[in-house]
Amino acid sequence: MIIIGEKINGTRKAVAQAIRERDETFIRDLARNQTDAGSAFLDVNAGTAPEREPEDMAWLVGTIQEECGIPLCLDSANPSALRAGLEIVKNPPMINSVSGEKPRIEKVLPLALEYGTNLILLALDETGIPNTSDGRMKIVDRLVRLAMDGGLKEEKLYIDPLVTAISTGTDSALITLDTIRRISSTYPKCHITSGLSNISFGMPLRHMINRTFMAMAIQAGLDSAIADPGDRQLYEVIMAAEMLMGRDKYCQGFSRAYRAGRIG
Ligand code: THG
Repeated sequence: MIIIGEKINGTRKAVAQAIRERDETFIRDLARNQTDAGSAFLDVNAGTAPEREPEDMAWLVGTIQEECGIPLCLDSANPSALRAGLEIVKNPPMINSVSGEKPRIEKVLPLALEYGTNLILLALDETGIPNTSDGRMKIVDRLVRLAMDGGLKEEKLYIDPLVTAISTGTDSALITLDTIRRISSTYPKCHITSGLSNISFGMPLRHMINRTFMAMAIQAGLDSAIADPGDRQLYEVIMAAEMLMGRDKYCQGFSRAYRAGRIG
């Protein structure tokens, strides 16, 4: 499981404050902890202030890179903020994300092609998130074709089927799971990623719902997640589900994690 650590996100109150106050220690701790907990990438979202976002993104990237060498996943809809991060990022990064919306295709996709980054493709367009896996696949098909025509290999594409709240739609999880299955069979070389926690919005016992959905999504073909690797019980479910899916030869990964005290 390719975990993209989610915690450096300016829409979270404590992170927004740390960005405002240029609190390097706070950001470096988040980077260190998520790296040690097993992230492959760290998501970096500078928040929503458009005029400050490029500067804030550059500060975040610089601060994180002083602490650890982990690859970064630059999370912004703002092409200027993405460029500010891309110009100083050291390891091959990921861009989060391009969608089927015209301005994103015109401004974000060229950045990914210019820098040859990994790229998250979102299954939404101007009309929103389609209510069916057919609708989502249509957008995904188009984005994969555009990215590959531009020279990105399938291995660099992370397709996000998108998750909507189960509290607002009885079939929310089923639509996402069906989309994951279809992406997995149509694009076996692409990665499939998702921020799964939206599923439980508005419900009690959110973490338990998130963990259950994680196991189901892994069974459907999810191989990456934007998540908190420090959530111990979530990490246990990921380790167990991957082992049960035949991705952990001789159960070595699971056993090693147990002996290291990462699970159990
Ligand atoms: N797909 C893609 N990118 C994404 C998402 C997605 N980026 C943002 C989001 N969804 C995933 N990131 C986060 C980051 C932090 C939290 C949740 C998702 C988080 N939530 C706290 C919680 O759940 O308890 C509450 C917020 C807080 O701490 O203030 O930490 O779907 N491509």
